[in-house]
Amino acid sequence: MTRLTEDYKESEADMARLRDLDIDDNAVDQYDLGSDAIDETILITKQETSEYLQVLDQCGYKELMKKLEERNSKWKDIQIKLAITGKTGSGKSSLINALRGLKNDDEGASKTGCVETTKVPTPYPHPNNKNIELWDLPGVGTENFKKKEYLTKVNFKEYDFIILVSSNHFTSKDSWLAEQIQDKFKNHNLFFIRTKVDNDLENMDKGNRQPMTARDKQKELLKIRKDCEVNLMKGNIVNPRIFFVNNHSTDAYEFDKFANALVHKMNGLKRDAIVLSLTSLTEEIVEAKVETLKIRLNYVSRRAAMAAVHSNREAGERKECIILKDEITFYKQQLGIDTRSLEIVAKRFKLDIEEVLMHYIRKPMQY
Ligand SMILES: Nc1nc2c(ncn2[C@@H]2O[C@H](COP(=O)(O)OP(=O)(O)OP(=O)(O)O)[C@@H](O)[C@H]2O)c(=O)[nH]1
Ligand SMILES: [Mg+2]
Repeated sequence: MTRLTEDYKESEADMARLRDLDIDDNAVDQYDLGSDAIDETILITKQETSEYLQVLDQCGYKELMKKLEERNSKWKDIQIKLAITGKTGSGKSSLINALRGLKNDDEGASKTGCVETTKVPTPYPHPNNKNIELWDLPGVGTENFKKKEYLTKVNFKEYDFIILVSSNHFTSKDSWLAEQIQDKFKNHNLFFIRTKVDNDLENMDKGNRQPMTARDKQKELLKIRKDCEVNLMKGNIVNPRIFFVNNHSTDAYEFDKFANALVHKMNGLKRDAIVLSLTSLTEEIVEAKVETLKIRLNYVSRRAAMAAVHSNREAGERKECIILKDEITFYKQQLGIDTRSLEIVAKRFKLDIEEVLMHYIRKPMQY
């Protein structure tokens, strides 16, 4: 392993660097603390501050540290459920695998195939957050899930998102189900996923004498979208949110847009939970992650400051270093610039990890 890679690794070196910042505690004024970079809108409110001061007064330092820590880990306890339904073979299980960052033959992946495989509702936890569950549901009108009992067997009220999948025309059963969801479940977040567009374009191309141009492909995709809309209109679904995907390649078509839409539909802690659990690094998701991380910073810096005050500094104790290092590691993981993520990127683009570091990341994170 070369020096550059070693430098970048989360290691004892990070701790040492923080420890070596031998700041004279009485001379803080000489440092530019970057106050011009502070966004007023994300500061802790006065009310929250007085609540924290009360905790400190009444319960002491440890309790306040616990409260600040709890504030930043609350998102991990939030449950989010996604229901994925659609006709047999439409690609439900493959979509779940794609959203979990798995290939169909990976361990723990939802079973996929040409024969009917999803027979009972089955939850699949997201690998980054077990409280985000993707439910693989048998489609409406299958053997044990007949149309007339579907809505009692699948209580859509329990789900934060309902995703209706089709690999072809949305059928009358699909538009019926969409209409029922629209009418019976207020505040539903209903998305339509059209899978296997890769197959459609490839098949069309094979049937032609001339290879299809990018423009031809665009035209075909527009036709497919129109067809989806027309069929869903039969269930009075106006302006459906349809996304085209190839479950085998999440870089293609509208998989990214779909991931963005999941984030946009959520608020508060649910949004934090989705944003901090998603691995799909679209520009919008990176922005949403940064926004969420900036807010965390308020609470972490207070914890670090408290820990610094309660460290035996004469004996060289710097409890704040541990807090800050853990947080830095968390930011790196979130933004895909930790060693593991960089190795994945390097492998994917057939680059050496050194090249990724040199060309795409200007320098190792500075403190
Ligand atoms: N080319 C292509 N194939 C896909 C896509 N999505 C799924 N498939 C394939 O289609 C077949 C069926 O996919 P599944 O994910 O098992 O479909 P399902 O809806 O879970 O099927 P059931 O469990 O039987 O209801 C598998 O062979 C998948 O690999 C896609 O977007 N593009
Ligand atoms: Mg399945």
